[in-house]
Amino acid sequence: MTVREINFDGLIGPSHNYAGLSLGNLASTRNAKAVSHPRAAALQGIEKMRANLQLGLSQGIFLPQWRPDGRWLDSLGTNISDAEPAIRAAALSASSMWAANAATVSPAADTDDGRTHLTAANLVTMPHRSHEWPQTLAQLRIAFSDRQAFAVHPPIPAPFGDEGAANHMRLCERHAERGVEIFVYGQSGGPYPSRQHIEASKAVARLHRLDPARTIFAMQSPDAIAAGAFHNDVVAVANEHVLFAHERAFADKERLYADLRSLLPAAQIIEVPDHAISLADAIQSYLFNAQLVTLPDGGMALILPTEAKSVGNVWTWLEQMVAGNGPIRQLVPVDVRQSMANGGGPACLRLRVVADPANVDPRFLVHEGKLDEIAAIVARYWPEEIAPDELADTRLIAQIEQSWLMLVDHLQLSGDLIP
Ligand code: SUG
Repeated sequence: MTVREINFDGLIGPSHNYAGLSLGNLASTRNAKAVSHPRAAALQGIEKMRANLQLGLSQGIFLPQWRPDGRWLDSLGTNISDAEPAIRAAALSASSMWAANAATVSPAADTDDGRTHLTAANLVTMPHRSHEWPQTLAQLRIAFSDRQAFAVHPPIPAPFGDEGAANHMRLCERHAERGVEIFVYGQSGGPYPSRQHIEASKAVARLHRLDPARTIFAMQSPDAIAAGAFHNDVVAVANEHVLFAHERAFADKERLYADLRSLLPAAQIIEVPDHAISLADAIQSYLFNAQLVTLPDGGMALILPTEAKSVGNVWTWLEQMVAGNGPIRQLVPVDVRQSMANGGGPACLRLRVVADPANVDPRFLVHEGKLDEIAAIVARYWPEEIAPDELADTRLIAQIEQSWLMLVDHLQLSGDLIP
C-alpha cells in the first residue's frame, strides 16, 4: 500500500468567463466583464498538471460541471434565455475549477475509523457557487467509491458557510502519518463576507471523526479578509511539517503557533513579515496560493503563479528564502493567468487527497498520455473566447454543452455524470 498525496485539479470548463460575481475577491471584481479565453485557460491548467507529473507527483482530475445548470435554473422557475443576467451568469459559471473549494479532506491517519473522509463544501455564500455541490458530490462519490477506504459526506446544511479545503490545513511529519488539522474560519471581514463559518468547520471535524485533541480552530484575521483574502489559502499554505503564512493571516497567531508547536513539535513556521511583503502585495501576487509539495527526494517546492515574479519585492524575498537553509528548496512558477484573473491560483485549482491511488477510480487519475488526449479535446471543442454579452447566445450555449459531452464521453463517465 502506497499512501501518498494526490492533487486533483479541476479542469477549467468551456464556459469560463469573467462575470465579476465574487464580492471580496479583488481579481474577480477587477476583471468583471473582460473577455475570457476558455480554451487557453483549460490548456494552462493542463500544463500545470503536466508540470506536477514531471516533478514526480501523483495527479488526479475533476471534470468541469454541466453548464448552464438547468436544474438550478428550473428550481428558480426560469431558464437560460429568460433568466436575469446575474442569474444567467451564475448558471454558466465554471467556478468548480477551483477544486480547493470542492471538499474538505481528512486522511485516514487522522480519523477514528481509519477511512479518508471527504465533505463536499456547500459554498452557500456566493450564489454562483451555491449550486456546485450536487455535481461535486456526484464526482466524489464515483472517484472515492471504495467504502473501506473512503467516507464521502454531503455538505453541511445552510446557513453555515463551508468553502472546503481552502480554509483547512493539515500538518504532520509525513503525509501518511497522523496529523494536526487546522480549520480556519472567518467572523468579520470589513466590507466583505466571511465565507467560512465556525459552525461548519466544527461540524466537518465531527463528521470526519477527528481527535478533538489534535484539531485546531483558528480565526482568520478580519484585516486579511478586508484586504481581499476571501479564503485562508490566499494568505497561508501548509505541507507536512511546514506552515508558510503571512504575518497578518490569523486573528491570534501566537496562540495558533503555540497550539501547533505543542501538538507537533517538528512544526516549522515560515512567517512572511508585513514589512517585507505587505498584505496587499501578498494578495496581488498570490505567493501563498501556491502548492507547497514534497518532492520525491524529500525537499519541498513551492509551485506558484508567475504573477509572483512581478509584484513588488515578492520574488526577491522568495529567492532569498530558497537560498537559505529552510525546508523550501525550489520555486516553480506556473502560468495560470486565466484562472488568476478570477482570483484562482495554483492552490485553488487543486484538492489534495492523501490516499493510496489504487483505491481511487482510475478515471479520475491522469498521466501524460491522458493529459494529451484531454488537451486535444479542449483544443478542438472549447470556445476560444467569451465576451460577457455573449452569455445568452444559443450557439455558444450549444458549444459549451457539446464540449462537455465530448470530454465526459471520452473519459467514459457519461453513464455516471449526465445530469
Ligand atoms: O470563489 N472566483 C472564485 C475563486 C476561488 C479561489 N479559490 C481558492 N482561494 N481556494 C471565488 O471567489 C469568480 C467568478 C466570476 O467572477 O466570474 C470566482 O468565483
